[in-house]
Amino acid sequence: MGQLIAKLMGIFGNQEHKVIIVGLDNAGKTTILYQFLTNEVVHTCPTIGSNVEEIILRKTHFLMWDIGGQEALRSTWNKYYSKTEFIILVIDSTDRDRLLTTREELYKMLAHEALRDASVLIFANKQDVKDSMTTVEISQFLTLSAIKDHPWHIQGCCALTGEGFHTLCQASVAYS
Ligand code: G3D
Ligand code: MG
Repeated sequence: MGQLIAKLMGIFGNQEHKVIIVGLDNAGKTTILYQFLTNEVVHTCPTIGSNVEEIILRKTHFLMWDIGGQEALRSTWNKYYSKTEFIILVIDSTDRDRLLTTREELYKMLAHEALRDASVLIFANKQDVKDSMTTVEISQFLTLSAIKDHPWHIQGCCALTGEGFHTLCQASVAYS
């Protein structure tokens, strides 16, 4: 596991921290968040429209919303960006058709002044599905190696089983 994940897990302390979780609808954001926080699979509801969910764990605020296809609402997201330490981008690795949209949204976020200091953790979710894109394919499509101004890390996972999070969850326990 990279230093970036160690840093993410290290934030659960006494200070306020902010993590935003974004991805297209159906990517698995809600499932990941609950898997990540509780290590249990929970039932999820689709995130509706511009709905921003906020989940607070100790002093870390997780803000979660769907990206893409909501141009009109984009300006309202900016207020959620400030002081963000981590962007967790969740990708449905089976959704080849919309990876371009994800790519566009990623680069828009990275160009945003308020996210200048944010690190990026990308979850290539749904690795359990046959023929899902690999992390290598996704990295290449998103040209991650070209991102020099933000620390980033890509991790394959399956939110249903927690595959890919075990190390994260163990790290979380170690830090608690
Ligand atoms: P979102 O919050 O990003 O919109 P959700 O996405 O967490 O609501 O997940 C969308 C659907 O994908 C859910 O299915 C969820 O169970 C499923 N899903 C999430 N992660 C995985 C995964 O790793 N593998 C597989 N196979 N499915 C996953 P439903 O059927 O409840 O809509
Ligand atoms: Mg959701």
